[in-house]
Order: sequence, then structure tokens, then C-alpha cells
Amino acid sequence: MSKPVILQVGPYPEWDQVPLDAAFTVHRYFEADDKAAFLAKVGPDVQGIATRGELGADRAMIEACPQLKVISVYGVGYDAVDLEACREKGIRVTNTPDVLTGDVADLGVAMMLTLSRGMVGAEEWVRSGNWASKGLYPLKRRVFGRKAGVLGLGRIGFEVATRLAGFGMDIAYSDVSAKDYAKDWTFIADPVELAKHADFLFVTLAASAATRHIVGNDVIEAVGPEGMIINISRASNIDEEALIAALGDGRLGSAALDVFEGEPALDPRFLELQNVLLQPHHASGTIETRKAMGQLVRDNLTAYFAGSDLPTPVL
Ligand code: 8YV
Repeated sequence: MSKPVILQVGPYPEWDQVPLDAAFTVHRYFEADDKAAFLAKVGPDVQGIATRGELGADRAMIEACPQLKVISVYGVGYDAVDLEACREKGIRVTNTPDVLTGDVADLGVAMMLTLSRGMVGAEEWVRSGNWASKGLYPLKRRVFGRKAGVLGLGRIGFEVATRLAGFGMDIAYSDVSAKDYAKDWTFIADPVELAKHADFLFVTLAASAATRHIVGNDVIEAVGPEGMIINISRASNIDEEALIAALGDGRLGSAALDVFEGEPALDPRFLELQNVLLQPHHASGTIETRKAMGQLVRDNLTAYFAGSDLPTPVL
């Protein structure tokens, strides 16, 4: 039997590439110099797309593949997939939830600790010889016992809050409704009110058109000059212009960011700021999690073409 034909949008580690190539006929979109010409050539044969969270599949790509039946996303976020186009054409969509939750939460909490305690500068203090020549490193701000806000108490937000509870923090959260599994934490529906409560505001919302710029100037100013915003979701959840302006003039204390508009080509103004921690969208980037994500991408594709139930469907 001939193998199903897959369009691979971005690279995967070798441990995923080898079994993907064995099970499917794979066209590597990311290796093509002329992407439009490549799509025009292979698109008519493509039955499945294997993509990554931040790359997704837009309408043009979907429409270039008239036989497309399934899109398998390597990531929990599927905001970069044109779901409307998929609904219209009856295309199934899958993602990789759960397997990455703990690592994403770990990185968010690590970013808070790293920035609040000035650990990047402290490392440089040691390496540059400042410790010996100038003496003690400047004092930084405490984390434990302070106030945290979690904007979006889904799987990742819940794991962030659970970790913050271990730091004895006063935790509040915002979501569409209060959660019965969050009895120890305060529900504050309005993001601005949540931000007023928070010394540390975690942005852990699944991104969509509805959440675009949910962290706008009002939320940013409510976090305030002493506060920190930590974003481990999607850049589109924050008004990046407002964020850069507030970081620049001190209306926001600091920001720890794993995601950026136009990444990896982030706005160069971020590089000029001293009150930011910049991370290369790697919250799910552990060997353990990435192996599980790759497996789930293949399991979803395999299930689709075998006519079985999809392990983790979105659509
Ligand atoms: C990326 C992510 O998919 O889970 C998500 O939504 O954004 C990440 O896990 C990852 O960088 C792999 O591309």
C-alpha cells in the first residue's frame, strides 16, 4: 500500500524525522527556497500536514492542498492554524496537549525567579570579575510570599499556580468562570483587577482572536512599576507596542518573555531593554517533552489514516 503523503512545515529532531519518513511520504516545505512553487508542485498530492505550534498552516497552504484531510500540530497551541478554513473543508486538526504542561509551567516559574533575583546579571557579575573587584551584587526582589496573578487557568495555568503555591504566594486567577478545582485561589474575573492584585502576572491563555491584546495598556499599567509580566503563551495575547513603551518608561517594572511577535525576528527594541528576560520560545523544549510531542504528532496522523479515533483532536 502506498504511504500517505505529508507536508512537513518545520523541522523536527532526528528521532522524529526518521519514523516520520518511514511511515509517510514527506515533502519538506521548510527546505524549499521557493515555497510558493514548492506548494504548487506537491500540494495536489498532500493528504496530511505535520506542523509546529508557532508555524501552523494558513489558508493559502490549506487551499494549495485540495486532498488535505488532517493537520497534526507539534504543540498545544493551534492558533496559527486557520481553523475556519479547516471547518469549511472538513479537515481534522490535532495538537499535543498534556505532555508539555509541566515543562511549560516549570519554565514560566524559572523565568520569574531568574528575573526577579537577577540571576543573568549575577552570572555576569561572577564571570566578569565584578564580584572580586566591586564586591556584593546589587540586591534584588523577593519572590516567595508575594502576590501572583494567573491569566488563564487552563492546564498550564493550573500547573503554574500549583508551583507558585509552593512558594507561599497569594494566588489569584482570571478565566471565563471560577474553577471548582481552584478553591485555594482567588477568582478575579477582570484582567485589570487581576493585574492590580499581582506582583507577578503570568499570561497562560490559549491564544485566539478573542484573546488578542487581552494584556493591553490598562493591564500593563495595573501590574505597575514594581510588577512583572511573564508570558509563556503567545505574543498576540499582549499588546507588544504597549509593553515595550511601558518597559521603556518604567510604567511596568519588568517582563520575562518566551514568545514574540514575528519570532524569531523579535522587535530589536527588546534588546535595548535591561528590565527583560528574553527566551527563545522553548518552554516545551526538554528532550522528554519533545519526544512525547513528536510521538503524538505521528500517532494522530497514523490514527487518521488508519481510520481510528484521533488521540488528541482539536477539530
Ligand atoms: C512549540 C508551542 O510548538 O505548544 C505550543 O503551543 O508553541 C511550542 O510547544 C514548540 O516550540 C515546537 O515548535
